[in-house]
Amino acid sequence: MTDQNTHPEDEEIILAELDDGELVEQMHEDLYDGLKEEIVEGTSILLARNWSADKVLNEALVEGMRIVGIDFRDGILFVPEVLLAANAMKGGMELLRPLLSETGVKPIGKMVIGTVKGDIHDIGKNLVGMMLEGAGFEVFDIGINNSVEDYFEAMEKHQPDILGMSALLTTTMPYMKVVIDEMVKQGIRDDYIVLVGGAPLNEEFGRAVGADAYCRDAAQAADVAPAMVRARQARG
Ligand code: B1M
Repeated sequence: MTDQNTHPEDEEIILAELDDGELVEQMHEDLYDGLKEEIVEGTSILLARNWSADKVLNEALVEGMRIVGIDFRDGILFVPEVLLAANAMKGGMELLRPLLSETGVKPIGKMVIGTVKGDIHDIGKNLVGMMLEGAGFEVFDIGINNSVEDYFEAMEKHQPDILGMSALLTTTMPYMKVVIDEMVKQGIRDDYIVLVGGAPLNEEFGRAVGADAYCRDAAQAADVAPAMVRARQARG
């Protein structure tokens, strides 16, 4: 029952009372606002209305994160808000993940990502991983302080399409070249798309170390990664 002193605009939105279109739009807003509980609730309502897991993923979550990514790129949203949005998305993903693997819906691709040896900065890397999950990737995050051996072990284990490396220190960024040189030496460089990122890097550095692309930020990584995987698939 509505409290007589409550203005209509203050009334709580009951997600279950919205039609499908309204609910999806509301979920885009809730994702933008980082409201995890609402995203989990919206996800379960759509599933209960017989939406397939991949339709919920693409239309409600991925589309919502795409909007977040654009505003992050344009400087309208900042890191804390994007982390909250990504965390809310994770709530929905937890419900969808088992269903997606059950129905055999394939991710766009797989990515192994980690911060390089000597470097413990991980906020940016985590954000990239979450945005890539939002873009439909299966992401294997191997954490911080990764040696050549750690990267190789992860590539061997997960067989990703993409290897992503992060570095935040001018002293650790050259290690990316050590990893890529070893990939060349072992004849596996062309088996993977290599993306690099981190505040002190730039495009020139990316080219110099032999990466396929340097990603300025998480939003750009979420654009570049699917485009590169699709281009590679198209080339066979
Ligand atoms: Co450190 N730190 N820090 N630090 N730290 C910096 C990087 C620094 C610039 C600060 C400064 O002096 N102004 C400086 C580096 C100087 C340099 O080398 N040029 C620095 C230093 C010196 C250090 C220590 C050496 C300090 C000391 O102990 N004397 C030390 C090093 C420890 C080590 O790693 N061995 C150190 C430690 C730390 C903390 C532990 C305290 C903490 C890290 C906490 C954590 O990550 N869990 C920390 C922090 C928080 C920072 C700053 C303040 C913020 C970094 C951050 O998270 N940014 C940073 C100053 C700054 O950058 N303003 C600084 C937010 C994040 C979202 O952005 O990481 O750039 P970013 O990620 C972006 C893009 O770069 C890109 O997308 C992300 C999202 O859009 N991206 C990728 C990143 N990785 C990618 C990978 C990809 C694609 C894109 O793969 C495909």
